[in-house]
Amino acid sequence: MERNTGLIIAMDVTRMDRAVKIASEVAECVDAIKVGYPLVLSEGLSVISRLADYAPVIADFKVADIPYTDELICEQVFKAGASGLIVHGFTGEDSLKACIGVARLYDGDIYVVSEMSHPGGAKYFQPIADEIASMAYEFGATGIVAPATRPERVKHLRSIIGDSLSIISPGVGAQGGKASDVIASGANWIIVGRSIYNSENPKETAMELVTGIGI
Ligand code: U5P
Repeated sequence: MERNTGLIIAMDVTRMDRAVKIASEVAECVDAIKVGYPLVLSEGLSVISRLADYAPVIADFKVADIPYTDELICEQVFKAGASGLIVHGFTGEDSLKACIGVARLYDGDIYVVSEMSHPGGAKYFQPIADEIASMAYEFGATGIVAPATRPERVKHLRSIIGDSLSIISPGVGAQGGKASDVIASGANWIIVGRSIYNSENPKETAMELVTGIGI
């Protein structure tokens, strides 16, 4: 993914027409559109190719299965036109390798969740976050997902993965994180959903966020 603005929109609306409208409004402010279960379960996998007309699409399916099933899932996602896919790492090395193997066939990106951004995300993730981040580095993932709600953790995880992997970071706005803090802590992109798509003027809000990122 090319880093022009540092902003990824999380498109967690449940209607295709609304998603397309917002995508067309914010396209020039975002480097990617993240879609997840809310939109895909509601409108089908074809949302990926539809939104890819506006910006590269990252599918946030937090893939977490046995290697064989992971491969089948990854194939569907990349075949549908996604440029990137978010997967879990706690399922182990073999599962992660399976996802990365399929992504390579499609020239796609794999981002591994290292620690989740919500309050409950710290308890079980923090004890294993370092190992997950190291594994992401070792097996050649594109990057990790780290919490904008805990910039100090982003800084710590950056020290583990070095500069070659990307950090994409959700939790700015509705979850309380601040764009400038998390970028200063080492994130390459912030992921923002509600603050943008629930805004009266999504484009203006996206532009303000881009200013806060300050690339
Ligand atoms: N997301 C998080 N935290 C994580 C991993 C993923 O918030 O640790 C996702 C959410 O599922 C949502 C987006 O799609 O990032 C954040 O949206 P919002 O809180 O800005 O509305």
